[in-house]
Amino acid sequence: MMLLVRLVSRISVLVVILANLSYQLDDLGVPNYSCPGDLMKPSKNVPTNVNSVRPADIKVVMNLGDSLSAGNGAGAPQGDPLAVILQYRGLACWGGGEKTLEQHVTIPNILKKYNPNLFGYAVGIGSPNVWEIAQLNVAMPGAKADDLPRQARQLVALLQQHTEKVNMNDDWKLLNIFIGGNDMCGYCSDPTLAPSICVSHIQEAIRIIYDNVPRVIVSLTGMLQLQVLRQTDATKAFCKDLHAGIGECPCEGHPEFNNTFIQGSCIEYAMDELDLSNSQTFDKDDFTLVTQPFMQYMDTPPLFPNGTINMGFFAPDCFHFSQWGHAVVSTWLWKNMMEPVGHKTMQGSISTPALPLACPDSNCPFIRTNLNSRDCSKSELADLGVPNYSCPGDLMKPSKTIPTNVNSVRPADIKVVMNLGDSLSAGNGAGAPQDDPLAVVLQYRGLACWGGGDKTLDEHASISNILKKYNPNLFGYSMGIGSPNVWEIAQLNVAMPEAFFVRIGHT
Ligand SMILES: *[C@@H]1O[C@H](CO)[C@@H](O)[C@H](O)[C@H]1NC(C)=O
Ligand SMILES: *[C@@H]1O[C@H](CO)[C@@H](O)[C@H](O)[C@H]1NC(C)=O
Ligand SMILES: *[C@@H]1O[C@H](CO)[C@@H](O)[C@H](O)[C@H]1NC(C)=O
Ligand SMILES: *[C@@H]1O[C@H](CO)[C@@H](O)[C@H](O)[C@H]1NC(C)=O
Ligand SMILES: CC(=O)N[C@H]1CO[C@H](CO)[C@@H](O)[C@@H]1O
Repeated sequence: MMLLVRLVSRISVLVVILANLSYQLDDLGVPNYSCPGDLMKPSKNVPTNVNSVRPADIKVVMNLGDSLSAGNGAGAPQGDPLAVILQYRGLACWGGGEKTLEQHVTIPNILKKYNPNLFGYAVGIGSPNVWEIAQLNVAMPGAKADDLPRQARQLVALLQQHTEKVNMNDDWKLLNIFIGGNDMCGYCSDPTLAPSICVSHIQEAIRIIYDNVPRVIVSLTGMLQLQVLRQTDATKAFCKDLHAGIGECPCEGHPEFNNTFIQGSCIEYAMDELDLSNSQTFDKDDFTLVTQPFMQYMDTPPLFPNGTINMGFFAPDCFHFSQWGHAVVSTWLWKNMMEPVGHKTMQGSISTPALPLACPDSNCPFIRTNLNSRDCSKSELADLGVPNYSCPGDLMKPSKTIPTNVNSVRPADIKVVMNLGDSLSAGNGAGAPQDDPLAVVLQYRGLACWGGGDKTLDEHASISNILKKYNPNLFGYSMGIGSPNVWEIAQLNVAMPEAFFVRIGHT
């Protein structure tokens, strides 16, 4: 996993050990996935709140991680040790989109079935700097958590470069992060790899995304149990030789790193990740972080029903996942994504896939977030749009020539809207979730009757939205949440909430 250079130098050893490995390069697809009714359909309108995003609303998938996310060895043919250094990125659970869901389960392949225009998943074999292959799966073999901020910056740069593919502001994006194997494989000899320090690097990476990319659901796959490797090695001598010989996971064979310690460290890592998302540090209207903990207490190696270890789960190095392994993990991760925070499976299995593949909860058919897990009714604030506004004949057309007299101005002749006013014009609290009185301090300026132009008339009636329908170049209306001095948001709606309170104070 870590030391690919060393891996290559040991390849001759490997060839001897591996030449006669016999395992089956199997795969797992779900040919008949279907959910009741409209559960997997996209929302009628692009959601504006992160707590009402349906799976099919996801337009872009992105992935930060290590060699597991890079798919190292996932498609390695039987007895081909060299292939473990190949990044079978397209087969990986988190960011791979090779084949179809019918043939191979990955998170992107599930999403792709319901949004064929999904973008960002990797296809094929290659490193993160080969755009055609990696796309937005920038996971790096050997990466520790302290590499994630760099990966996050790389991802932001790619999103900014590829505006032909990604609509930065409008597209909902799923960011999968999975990291930690290399950290815990080195912790026994490097105290700077303590779980709390590693998770602070994850936090730093998410902060970079939070500050630069709107409309993101970050789905952090919690740390796995490295102890599973040790159990596998205990019965497979060639795996033990491999792991010791290549140095893929030094702590696994380290005598000081006993089972109690290895297990405790991995669980601590996973708990710190859960704490980070539970802190709601990264929750806002269009952004959230959720930790998926299905591997936290998963402490059994992949087993056949008769109790023997199923090496088909692993790539030929007994460490990385095979394509079958990636598919099995994908079924559990998807199940976690559909389960509410606080009630997520914390002990999945790598022996059996989570089938049938989970469906969204009909009472809350969204990717589950901190807030919609607590109260799903907060997700969709009631609104009033007029989807079929039309007036007879030419009544809403602009004048043939720009009128010169104020008494002959038709609605569609208006080019600019402007607004003076108080907190009602500033839209204070207009988009505040029910039972969230604190959100009343937010200026939902784009939703206000007089100067707001969020959404369209079809979705939300406002004076600007009516005018906009007949003059798409209308200017001056505000969009989003912010104060009058944020030009990008307020535009010419300069209404001031304080105006109201100041006056009260002076009378
Ligand atoms: C899907 O197919 C599998 C295997 O072909 C079968 O066992 C399962 O019952 C099917 N599920 C549904 C919902 O049709
Ligand atoms: C395991 O290792 C830890 C830390 O090195 C040590 O405190 C503990 O006593 C060890 N436990 C066993 C059962 O050897
Ligand atoms: C256990 O089951 C697997 C898969 O069916 C088979 O390959 C293996 O030989 C079996 N092992 C024993 C000890 O029965
Ligand atoms: C517009 O749509 C609403 C709801 O879809 C419907 O009740 C109304 O009759 C429609 N009005 C016109 C003029 O078509
Ligand atoms: C390369 C190699 O040694 N292959 C051998 C693997 O084992 C089978 C039978 O177990 C032999 O037939 C192959 O020659």
